[in-house]
Amino acid sequence: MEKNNTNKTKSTSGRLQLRTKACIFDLDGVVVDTARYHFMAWKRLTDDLGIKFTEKDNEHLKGVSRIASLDIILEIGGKKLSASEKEKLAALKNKWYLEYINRMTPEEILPGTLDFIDDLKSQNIKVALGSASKNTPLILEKLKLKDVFDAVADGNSVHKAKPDPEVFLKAAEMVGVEASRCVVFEDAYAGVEAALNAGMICIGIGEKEILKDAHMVIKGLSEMDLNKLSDLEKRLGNE
Ligand code: B16
Ligand code: MG
Repeated sequence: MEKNNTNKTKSTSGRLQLRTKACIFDLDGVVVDTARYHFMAWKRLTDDLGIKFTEKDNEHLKGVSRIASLDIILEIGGKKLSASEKEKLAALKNKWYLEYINRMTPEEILPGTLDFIDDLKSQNIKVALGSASKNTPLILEKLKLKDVFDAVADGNSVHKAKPDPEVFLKAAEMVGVEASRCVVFEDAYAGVEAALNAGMICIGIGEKEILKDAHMVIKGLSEMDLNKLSDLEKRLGNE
């Protein structure tokens, strides 16, 4: 994934005839790369617990809720804990994670994000956020993105984790757009499945091998523009 925030201007202009009426963005891994902060915080915890935890293991936690992530880690370490012990460990991990994200700045918005959102707004396409993270409000504040999205659905407003479609359906409802007119941008396998379960088009951000069920896969939003969206709509219309 690209790290530099060049947010270069796209050449797209004028009015396109797009079917899409809303774009819903996952947060972690699409708008910002918080996976490394999650990894640093989980690593502190696993070192304390004597569990060997690698960056490759961390890939399996993308898009997965906090407690479900801890369950995966405990399984890797072959440990069984009570629900209250797990709550304590998850809270400790989150305390460390908050130390990292409190230092985030708008420089960390991933390349192409703001330009693509501007392009969407120029076509009156709604822009929403759909994230599993309960820390979404703080991250949006740190990135100065609070006023950019028309709606935010996150881990605080939904109860069922991806691949359940709840978070994306909620975002669509908030912007008043039917699911079939929504396009989701996702970096996690579980998130792609959630978008498809919602009956939405899904554009994967990352590796084709992992996000194979997505309708299209790109490396990052700097590769995205309205013409590509239009081409995808035409391709799917013809399938
Ligand atoms: P929190 P997303 C997800 O966000 C992350 O990908 C995942 O690694 C994390 O465990 C989950 O949020 C919960 O985050 O602990 O901050 O509530 O990708 O759905 O935006
Ligand atoms: Mg994600």
